[in-house]
Amino acid sequence: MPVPSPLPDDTIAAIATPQGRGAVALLRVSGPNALDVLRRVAPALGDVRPREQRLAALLHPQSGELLDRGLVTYFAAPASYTGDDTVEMATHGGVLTPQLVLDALLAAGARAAEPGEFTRRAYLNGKLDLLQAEAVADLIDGRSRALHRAAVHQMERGLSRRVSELRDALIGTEALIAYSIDFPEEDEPPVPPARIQASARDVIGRIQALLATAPEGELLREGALTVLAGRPNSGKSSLFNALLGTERAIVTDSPGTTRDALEASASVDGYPFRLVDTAGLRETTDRVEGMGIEVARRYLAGADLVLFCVVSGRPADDDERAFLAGIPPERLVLVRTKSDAHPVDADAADAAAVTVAVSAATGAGMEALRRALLGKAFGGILGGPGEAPLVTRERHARALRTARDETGAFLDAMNDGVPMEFAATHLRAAVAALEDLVGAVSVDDVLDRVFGTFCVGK
Ligand SMILES: Nc1nc2c(ncn2[C@@H]2O[C@H](COP(=O)(O)OP(=O)(O)OP(=O)(O)O)[C@@H](O)[C@H]2O)c(=O)[nH]1
Ligand SMILES: [Mg+2]
Repeated sequence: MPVPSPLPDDTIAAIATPQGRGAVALLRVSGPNALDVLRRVAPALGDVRPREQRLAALLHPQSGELLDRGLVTYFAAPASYTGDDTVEMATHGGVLTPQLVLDALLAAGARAAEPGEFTRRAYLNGKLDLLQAEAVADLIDGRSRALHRAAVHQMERGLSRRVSELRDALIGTEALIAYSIDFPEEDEPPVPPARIQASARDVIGRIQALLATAPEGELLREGALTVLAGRPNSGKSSLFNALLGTERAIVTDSPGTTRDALEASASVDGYPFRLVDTAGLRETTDRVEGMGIEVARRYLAGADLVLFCVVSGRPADDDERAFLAGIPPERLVLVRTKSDAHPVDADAADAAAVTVAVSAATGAGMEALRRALLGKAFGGILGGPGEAPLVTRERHARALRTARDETGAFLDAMNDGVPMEFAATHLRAAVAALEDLVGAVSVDDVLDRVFGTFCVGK
C-alpha cells in the first residue's frame, strides 16, 4: 500500500521571483515558524494581523543591519497558498537585495526551500490535487496560449472533476455488485448484470473520450515538430521564413543553400509548432551537403508533421513521389510552392495528401497553409478546452489507460462467468489508477517527479 507522505513541520523560505534586475522581488516563508521568522527580521513590526500588508524595516537578525524596507503580508494557516502559516515579502528587486533578505530569513531559522516545495506542501495540505499542481507548473513554463488555456482550465479542476466523476461511477458500480452479492439466495438478482455491465461500458467510453485528446494535448507542451522537406531550391527556406515572419534562414537561387537543419518556434493561432528547415533532398557528392541531408532524414523520422515542398507548375517527379509514398498521410502536407511564378496544375500525386498552393513571395495561400497545419497537428482539440478537459501529460494518459483496461478486464471476467466479487477486483484497480492520477494517495517518488521540475519559490 502506498503511504502518504508525512506533513513536514519545518519552515522553508525562498525568493519566488527570478534572479536579475527588476523593480520588486517576492520572498516567501512557509511553515509553523513563519511568523517567528518574520518577527526576527522585522522586530519593529508589533502586532501582525493576517492578510494585512505592512511596510517593515528588514534587518539581519544577528548583525541588526538594515537590509531593505519591504511590504510584508502574513497568511495564517490554513488560509494560505501552502495551507501552512505563510509570510510573503515584497522587497526591492535586483540580484543582491533579495538574496540578502533571504540570508536573513535563513539566519532567523528558516530552511532554503527545494524546487516546487511550496506547491508540494499545498498538495500535501489538500489545497490542490496533483493535476492542479501540474497545471501550476504549466502556467509558469507554458509558452503557448493553447497550453495556457488548458492549464487554467485544469487549475479550475476541469480534468480533476472529470476524473472524480469517473471514479464515482466506478465506485457506484462496485456498490451495485456488493448489493447483488448480499442477496445470493434470490432467484432474480436484485441488480441485473446487464445494468452493471452497461455502467462499466459507459465508464470505458468516457475514459476513451478523454484519452482521445492525449496525442494532441501532449503536443501542447513541446510544440508539433514540423519539418520542411523537398528538393533543393523548392522554396523551403523561403516558406520557413514566411511562417516565422522573420528572415531567419538564408535564401538564394542556388540549389543546396541550406546545409544544416535550422529550428525555430512558431505559434499558429496560439498553438505551438517547432519548425525545422532542412537541406534539400538529392543525390550529392558534396560531403557537407550529404551530412545535411542525413540530418534532414533524421528529423523527418521524428516529425509530427512534414511539409513537403514541390515547386508549382510541374508534376511531382519519381523521386518526389517515392518520398511522398513513404510518409503517413496523416502527417503530410504537400505544399506547391512559388504559386505566383507558376500556374498550379492538378497532379495525381497530390490526390492522397492535403495540398496547399502558396507563394512565400506574395503571401498567397499562407493562411490556408496555417489552417492546414493547425488542423493536422491539433485538429482534435482545436478551440478547446471549453467544456472538455485535455490530457496533457503522459502520466495522465498512462493512468487513464490502466483505468480503461482494468474496467475492460472486469467486463471480460464477467463474460467468462468469473464470480462477480472476483471480477470486481479489476474495478478496484481502475479506481486506484484514477486516485493515483489526482494524487489522492501518492507515493513519494511520484511526488518527486511531479515537483522536481518546478522552480524554487513555487
Ligand atoms: N517567385 C517566387 N520565388 C520564390 C518563392 N519562394 C522561393 N523562391 C525563390 O526560389 C529560390 C530558392 O528558394 P529557397 O527558399 O532558398 O529554397 P530552398 O528549398 O530552401 O533551397 P535549398 O536550401 O537550396 O534546398 C530563391 O531564389 C527564392 O527567391 C516564391 O514564393 N515565389
Ligand atoms: Mg534552404
